[in-house]
Amino acid sequence: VSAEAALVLHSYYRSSAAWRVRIALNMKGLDHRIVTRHLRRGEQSTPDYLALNPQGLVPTLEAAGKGALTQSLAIIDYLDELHPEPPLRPGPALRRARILAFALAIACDIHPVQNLKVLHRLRALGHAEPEIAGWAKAVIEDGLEACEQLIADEPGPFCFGPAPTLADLCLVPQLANARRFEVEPRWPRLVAAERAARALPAFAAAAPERQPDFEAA
Ligand SMILES: N[C@@H](CCC(=O)N[C@@H](CS)C(=O)NCC(=O)O)C(=O)O
Repeated sequence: VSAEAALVLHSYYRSSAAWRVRIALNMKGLDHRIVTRHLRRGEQSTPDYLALNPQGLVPTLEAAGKGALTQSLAIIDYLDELHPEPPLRPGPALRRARILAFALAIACDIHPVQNLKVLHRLRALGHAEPEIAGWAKAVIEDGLEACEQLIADEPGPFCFGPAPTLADLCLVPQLANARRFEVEPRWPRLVAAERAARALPAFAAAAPERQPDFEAA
């Protein structure tokens, strides 16, 4: 991770959306610098950061001379177009769409409700912790059950075949999130894909415990 890098990623060690982008940067072998934003200290809501990312979420990618880009899947898509090897959504149109559907099932339908902003809002509305946790768990369980079915006919070892794709970039952080919410992943295909992915250096280097801002729980 270079001090002179043309790519700057605003990240938080535990953010699953930032984690996806960290994996993509590593897979593509792109030199980059990480700026950490401590979410529980509100560093995503400072005026300087909101000027980069009006949503006040990580990740944001700054590319020298090109401004800031938000939303992890848009960032990954951009990196994949500029640096096509290894392809993160390989294959013909239907296969590419299936990989994207799996990724979106996680990024749009499972992950958002474990967001700090959402959990804070539920607390502010007076919901008790067990109620909030139970809801998060139910969303994760239903969502991952569906993900398991989406790849039931895929041979593996990764979600979509012999190499990791965007689907694996979304799956690995989401399974970590599941465990944080006390859902022990019981889906054999998902767990096998996670094991295969985590054995790769690009995934290992992107893990929360390898980040400069890592905090033991
Ligand atoms: N859809 C967005 C989600 C980004 C997101 O939810 N980021 C979380 C961390 S994983 C965040 O910054 N939360 C801060 C907050 O809720 O205040 C993406 O994929 O980039």
